[in-house]
Amino acid sequence: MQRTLAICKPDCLARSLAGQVLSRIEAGGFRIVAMKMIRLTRSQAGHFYDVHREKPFYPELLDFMTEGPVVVAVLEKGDAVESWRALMGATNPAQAAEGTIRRDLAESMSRNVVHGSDSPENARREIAFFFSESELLAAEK
Ligand code: IDP
Ligand code: MG
Repeated sequence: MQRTLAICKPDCLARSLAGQVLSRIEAGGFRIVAMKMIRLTRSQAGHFYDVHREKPFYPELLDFMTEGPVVVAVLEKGDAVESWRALMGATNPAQAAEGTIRRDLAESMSRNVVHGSDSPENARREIAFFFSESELLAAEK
């Protein structure tokens, strides 16, 4: 089993799409291991997206990610990282495959509804950024 981090971004909650996204996650065979709604500070968003610090869209990305609450979740599945990226679709919804969350629901390249870790190593880092060990234990039998 592998784990990945999913985020329902502020546009997702503002547009009342969180239920639909979570339905797709469950229908996709993922186990939701941990989940919570939080409001990111600019500092938290900045650290989370540190890899994009030099990109022209970085300030706009921090504005967006802090404009409202997000839902962060840890998803588990055999091939969780790749499988969640596949369900999300490409960053740019215009280029995302049919039936993906971003193709069906996203308004633009920046406001694209969901986040997913892009490698198992980043998944571990991102999960640890948002969830403590005891929060991750809550779903264990
Ligand atoms: P990803 O979310 O598909 O992994 P990344 O390249 O890691 O895509 O970019 C992180 C986030 O930054 C994207 O999901 C999107 O919200 C935003 N973003 C990426 N590229 C652009 C861009 O060219 N213009 C505006 N926003 C962008
Ligand atoms: Mg990324």
